Amino acid sequence: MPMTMPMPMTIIIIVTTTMIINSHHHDHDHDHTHGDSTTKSWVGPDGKVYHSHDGLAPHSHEPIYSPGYFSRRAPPLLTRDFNERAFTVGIGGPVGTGKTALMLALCKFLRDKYSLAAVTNDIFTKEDGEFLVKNGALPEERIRAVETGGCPHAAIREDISINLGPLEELSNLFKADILLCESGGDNLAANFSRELADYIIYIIDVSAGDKIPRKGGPGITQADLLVINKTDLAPAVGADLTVMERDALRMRDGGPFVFAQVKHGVGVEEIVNHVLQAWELATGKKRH
Ligand SMILES: Nc1nc2c(ncn2[C@@H]2O[C@H](COP(=O)(O)OP(=O)(O)O)[C@@H](O)[C@H]2O)c(=O)[nH]1
Ligand SMILES: [Mg+2]
Repeated sequence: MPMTMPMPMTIIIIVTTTMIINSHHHDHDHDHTHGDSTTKSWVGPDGKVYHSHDGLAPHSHEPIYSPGYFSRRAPPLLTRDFNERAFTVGIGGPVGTGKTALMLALCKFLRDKYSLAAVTNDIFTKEDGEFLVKNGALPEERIRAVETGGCPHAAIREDISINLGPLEELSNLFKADILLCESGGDNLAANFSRELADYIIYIIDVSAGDKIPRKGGPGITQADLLVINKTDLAPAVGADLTVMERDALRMRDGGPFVFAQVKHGVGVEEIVNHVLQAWELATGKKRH
């Protein structure tokens, strides 16, 4: 007679990395603060932790564990209706690298042949929008400045409605071919959501040294185009452009990058060609 052995009970406890690294992501029904007593957070129906502050709409800050890979970046959305909102180019990058200068240069290059409109993001001012107006980038009514408050990255990634509103409005008002959207300056950690940007440019400059490309935030690795600006300053700061080129290619699995001096018009035509190539592919239109 075989003996009947009691089955040992096996209990498997699965602890996810998310639970370890981000103890903030747990189910709870109470509010708690983020240093600022007016900041409240809660878990949304999608399981993400949302919060709201500085008058911003609710948004989440999902943690990013890796800069990701160019070859595995989110592809352009196939479902986009460009009659609802024109092909949108997102320009991101750290503070002061030349995002607004590139907005101005692209406007000057494209405005005679294409209907353009522009939205700029600043944290607490409308300075970049005003700069574009002052420099005659486009007629004033085609430029909108959005104040994002303390989370400029949220406005291009998790809570893009603050940008979608003005972009859709401008797109319809001016039957735009191309919309330009400048992000607030970030710290290498931000990248545009595909819901917002059909083509993503990330711009860094040489002035912080030749180490920047290999630091590899998601903008550096996953933008459709990386621009390395202000090469005119390379000798002054001792930045080695061959090192920057090598690291940019390595971090982006060979994805495209352009050396530029946006302020002096160097490299701008090459950037425009990348943008128009993507525009043709996405919209099925031919460049004029
Ligand atoms: N030397 C040099 N300065 C530049 C170049 N492009 C932009 N700048 C300057 O860099 C500063 C910051 O540029 P801006 O476009 O405002 O940067 P943003 O903060 O990324 O929008 C401005 O004073 C620009 O004139 C460039 O190619 N070379
Ligand atoms: Mg700017």
